[in-house]
Amino acid sequence: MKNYVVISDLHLGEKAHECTFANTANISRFANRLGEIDEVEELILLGDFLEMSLAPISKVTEQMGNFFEGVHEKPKKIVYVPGNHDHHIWALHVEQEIREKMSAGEILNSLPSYVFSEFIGTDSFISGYIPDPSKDKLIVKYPLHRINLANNKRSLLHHGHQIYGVGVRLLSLEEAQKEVSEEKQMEELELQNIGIYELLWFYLEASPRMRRRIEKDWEKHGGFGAFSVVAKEMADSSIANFMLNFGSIFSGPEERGRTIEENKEEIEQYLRLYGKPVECLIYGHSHVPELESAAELDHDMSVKIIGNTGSWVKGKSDNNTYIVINSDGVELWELGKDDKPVKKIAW
Ligand SMILES: [Mn+2]
Repeated sequence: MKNYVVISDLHLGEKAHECTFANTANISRFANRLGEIDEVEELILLGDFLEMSLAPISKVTEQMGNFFEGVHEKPKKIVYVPGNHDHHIWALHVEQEIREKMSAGEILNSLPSYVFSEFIGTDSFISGYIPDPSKDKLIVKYPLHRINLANNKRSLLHHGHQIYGVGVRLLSLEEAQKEVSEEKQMEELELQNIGIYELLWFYLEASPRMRRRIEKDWEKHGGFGAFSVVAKEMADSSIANFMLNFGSIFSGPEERGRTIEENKEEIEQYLRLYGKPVECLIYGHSHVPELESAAELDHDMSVKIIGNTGSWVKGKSDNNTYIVINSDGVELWELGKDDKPVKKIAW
């Protein structure tokens, strides 16, 4: 039987919260587990695979190499859908097109599309971190991935930063639907928010000194409160005022820890924006491993099954969880408890 294994929120390189896969023994444990699964059609890395903001790039790249070295053999394909903490990987992919056109002296009519491209095998520069025989297995795409099973069950997979809007979105799902044709709404959602993804999760911490200060206060104050604290400490600089306002705008409820139940209305909005019917939605981002049938949620959902992949870093909920999709249904598993799934919902 074909199995699709989904993991998210590895945050490779992050120091503040202990990353499971910073330890190569844990990479081997996970690789062994993949080895036990019948046919791994795809291993799907559903965003926040890399920590591109609160981690030194040396750690990020070292741990990415170790991870791919450990897990590349079993899956037929490795599908990587970046999230908010590794959004810059996606920007680097898309902007290659701008670079090529500009070096040829062309007049650019528009920016390249920031959604729905795919970079396969060595077309993705990160295939450089995968051992040679498996480079062709890699597919990097954004903002979502679909699985269509032979039994006609369809799953939609997205990291979740565009679903859980608090402190992540500059503009809302509703705004993305205004004055835009249906097929352009996903692109609009991305373009309205790309500034915040790139600023918060890459450029704001580009200075190692700034990164260390934000990282320290992130631990103490959580989430975006850290930006306010850093700004207060640097009150003489003009950027401080900007950051102070910025921190207060974005110090709403923390993303991490939010449940499917708490976000069911935004989930439904996102599915409406996506527009095509699916039976299952899988995402991560909030680090809470869950698997729910829409019927249990007491909410009129257009999907049957909703799953959150959890995370591979220590935090409020310490979990090393993965979701398996196959023709029987959807399962939530935890590494180390390998006898049976934590929960299973049949199609
Ligand atoms: Mn995230």
